[in-house]
Amino acid sequence: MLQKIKNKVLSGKRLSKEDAIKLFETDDIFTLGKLASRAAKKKNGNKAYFIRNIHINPTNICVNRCKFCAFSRSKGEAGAYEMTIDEIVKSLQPSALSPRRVASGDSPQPFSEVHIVGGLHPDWPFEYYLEMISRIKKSFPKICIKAFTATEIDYFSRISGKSIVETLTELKKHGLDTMPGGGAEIFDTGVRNQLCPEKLSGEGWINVMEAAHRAGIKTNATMLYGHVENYEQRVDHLIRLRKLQDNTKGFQAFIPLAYHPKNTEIGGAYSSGIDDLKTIAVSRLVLDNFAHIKAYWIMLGEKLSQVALLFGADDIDGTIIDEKVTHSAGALSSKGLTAGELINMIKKAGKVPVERDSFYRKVK
Ligand code: V47
Repeated sequence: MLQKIKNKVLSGKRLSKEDAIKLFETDDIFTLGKLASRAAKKKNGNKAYFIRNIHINPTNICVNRCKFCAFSRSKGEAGAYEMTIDEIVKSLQPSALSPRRVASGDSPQPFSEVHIVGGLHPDWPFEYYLEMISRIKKSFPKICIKAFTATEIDYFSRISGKSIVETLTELKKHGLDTMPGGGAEIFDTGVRNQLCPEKLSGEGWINVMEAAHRAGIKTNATMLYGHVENYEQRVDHLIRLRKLQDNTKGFQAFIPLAYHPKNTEIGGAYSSGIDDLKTIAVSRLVLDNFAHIKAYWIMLGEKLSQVALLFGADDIDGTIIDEKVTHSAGALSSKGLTAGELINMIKKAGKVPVERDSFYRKVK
């Protein structure tokens, strides 16, 4: 059944929407995996990337209350928190590492990247974020700052009265290096209205990313799957990303995000391992203009991420340290891993571990 698609992939032809839907529908997971693995090898050989990074979520207070999000709180609600800039800077110091990490050799300066995303705070002005970025940059000039989803950028633009381009340019001037791919969810309007009616639209997300790329900011892209969407809506999402990438070449990696149902308003079930592997593989095959597909171990779990490296992924993200968004929604993985543990995971999958920086340059 997959022969026609297989021939297309082998002759380097681009897959259509119909091809991609067929790939999602197939039960022939091994043929799909082999094809995706071949495509991944063509781009990245036998390498699998990881990074020494840390996630910081400055606040969980959010004016949007997306129905799939278990992390956000309203102002004044139990569990709501805010970090001061001093606390943020302090959490990046090597002394903030847990004894287990220090014992494993992840010291003294362990991070090459800080990944910052948070709620849309009702009171913080844009200047707070600018100061946050510049204070981090001043204290840790070697750490790459990957911060703020397209949704946050749109919010900053609205609270500051600046255009999207001005907002991005200011952030870049203050030390923003790259942007993560969150907030994309599923672009389809019907799905978005069910999941997150208050959020920036799919078109809005694409427009912010296009502006970021044109301003010289590389970004990632994500897709949240396994909730209420169907295969056609996933494929539509992938094809819209592929189209933007054709125009800007500004995306570095694509990360499929497996929906976690605990403590969320929409509830439901965890995605299946088969669906996770299929989604990695189809993404690799459809996004022929993306250099990297990331198997985010926090969401897939340590074991399935290893298998995902044989199904088209070439990156497993990083050390993370203390993940909060997915763990609020029932993640079954650890909250962080050491570089040694990541290297071991990759080697045991038969791949060559490569420590990278935020731009996929090899770290010695
Ligand atoms: O934007 C929220 C998603 C994203 C849930 O760019 C959920 O390198 C699953 O974007 N179940 C944040 N997912 C994470 C993210 C990310 C992670 C790692 C690497 C990169 C990168 C980006 O998590 C949110 C949202 O799409 N999310 N709630 C949930 N219940």
